[in-house]
Amino acid sequence: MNDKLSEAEQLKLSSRYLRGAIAEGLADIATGAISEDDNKLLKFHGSYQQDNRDLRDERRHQKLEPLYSFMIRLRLPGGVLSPAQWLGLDQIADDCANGTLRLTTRQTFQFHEVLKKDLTPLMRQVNALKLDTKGACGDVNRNVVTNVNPHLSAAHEAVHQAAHEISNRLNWQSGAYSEIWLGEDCVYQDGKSEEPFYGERYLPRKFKIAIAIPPDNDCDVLANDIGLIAIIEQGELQGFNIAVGGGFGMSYGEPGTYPRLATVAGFVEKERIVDACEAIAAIQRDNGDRSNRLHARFKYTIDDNGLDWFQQQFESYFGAPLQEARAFELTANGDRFGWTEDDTGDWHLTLFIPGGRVVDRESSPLRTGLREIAAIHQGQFRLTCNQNLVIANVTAEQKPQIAALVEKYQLDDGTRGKPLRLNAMACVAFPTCGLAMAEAERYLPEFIEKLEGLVEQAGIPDQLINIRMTGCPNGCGRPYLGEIGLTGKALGKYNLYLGADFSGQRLNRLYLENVDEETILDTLKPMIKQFADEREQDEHFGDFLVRKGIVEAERSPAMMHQPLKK
Ligand code: SRM
Ligand code: SF4
Repeated sequence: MNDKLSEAEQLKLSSRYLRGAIAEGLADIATGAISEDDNKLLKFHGSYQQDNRDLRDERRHQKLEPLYSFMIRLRLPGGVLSPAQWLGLDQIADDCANGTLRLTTRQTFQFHEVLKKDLTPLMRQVNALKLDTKGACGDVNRNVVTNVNPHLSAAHEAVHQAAHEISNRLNWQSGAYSEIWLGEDCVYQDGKSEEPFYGERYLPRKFKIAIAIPPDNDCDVLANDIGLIAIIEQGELQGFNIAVGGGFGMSYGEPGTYPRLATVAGFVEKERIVDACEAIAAIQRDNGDRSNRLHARFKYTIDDNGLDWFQQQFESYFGAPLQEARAFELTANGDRFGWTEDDTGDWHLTLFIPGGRVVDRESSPLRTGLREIAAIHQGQFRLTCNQNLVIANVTAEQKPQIAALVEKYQLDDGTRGKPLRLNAMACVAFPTCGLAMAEAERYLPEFIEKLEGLVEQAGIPDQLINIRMTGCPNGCGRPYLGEIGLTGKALGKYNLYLGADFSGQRLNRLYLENVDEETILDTLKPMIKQFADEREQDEHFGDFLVRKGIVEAERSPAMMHQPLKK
């Protein structure tokens, strides 16, 4: 490992605890943008500068600067909010953003197309709702995600509590946030530390924590730097198995980068789980690669040093060794749709949100419908890691009212008669994501419709298949856990990955590289037919492909780059 600090590290060091010149850049009305350095610092505050890629060429021809805007992401541990907060966010989407709310793959909201002038008002309105955006992006611990069904038991509630505590413990502390966005006085003093845990350099790279409650793995727990698997015995939360070193980002043509599932390293009792997460984040803080950002995620620290090294480090940072991991079973990583009743008699409705985008379309007034529900709902809203939504804690008395609104606005249309799309997920990609090489969110519905044709022809229209699509290899829609995974290569071209399991515990394999829709569908058609004819009872598509030897399950990270078919 090279000792020279990367530019990003030097920027953090000189930023005066994430202040940089963000405030001055916001005040400059000559441009819709802020400087490149401030854009990097802005991420820690939960925002990214972007530009509308649909309009880039046109603006260039008109000799205008790109149509700059900002994406803002909320920190929302466990994905829970009140109806009043929903209504507030819905209003902000109109006041300051593009009239949509985007539910993300990490259980929170994004606003898109926020102009520079609207950034501060938006931040203030979000904070007035007792929500914030701190650490939603940047080289710190990100939104802590967990299973979406806390109503299932007291143990589930305890896990949600743990998600909050971990998020709060690992949140950054500097006064920069309240000064820049909330107008508080500057507390910066040269030489005085404002970050007891992170210090001036924060983490080498983003850091993610998820908690799964077996048998559900709707958060894809093993895709995280720290994956916690709740161990519940006789209805009581005992503690957590800790898995380390998950992460999906990779770059084409860079064999040293690869997706990796976290490795289960041991068990920690519930009372000390927050300390354990802090200890692990500190191991990465002190040992992660700060010279090369492509090699800076925790997964590389683990692979470079080995699991034994990690366990020794853990003992020294935490003050006790990891205990032996306990047995667990994960069965599915999708959401359970429709109404469910809990032990207390409350009801919970999981709704499919196409592409995670809460917007009114001519065919379905989704946003209006949810707004009307929020206006009368007395429970909570809960976001899932599959970009869907739970209307949670509906009383038996209120259920008919909510159900009538669902019917009126056709909010469960997506769940009727079209099971294939329920387990499909796409990242944002065009037009806002600066890294997109191909479409994802906007193209997924069309692709799924064609795939629906294939499963119908094969006589298995009710089959659930996990489909994940992203506009580039970064993995925001967790494509490497798709039974069918597509990652964008160029406009209209994707790499096709096949053979993940249905529970988020086996990565898929690259099958075809840089192919168009026709080739993808021609490839999948005979596989789906063979699956329909030869599958075993309850067998999933990815498992079938592996059992039949169509895709090899065993692979080293480097093999990820070698297509099985040319
Ligand atoms: Fe992501 C960067 C969107 C979940 C791995 N991700 C981005 C950016 C900010 C693009 C950029 O850097 O300019 C995207 C903004 C698009 C836009 O216009 O809104 C973006 N990521 C998303 C979201 C919104 C996708 C979605 O459709 O829901 C998800 C927001 C999650 C959240 O609420 O915090 C999102 N990103 C993920 C996940 C999935 C997860 O965490 O479960 C991953 C893979 C897991 C992982 O981190 O390894 C992921 N995003 C990345 C990476 C690759 C990181 C790496 O290790 O190389 C980047 C690029 C980077 O960091 O350099 C990235
Ligand atoms: Fe953008 Fe790539 Fe993430 Fe999709 S996977 S949102 S294209 S960075």
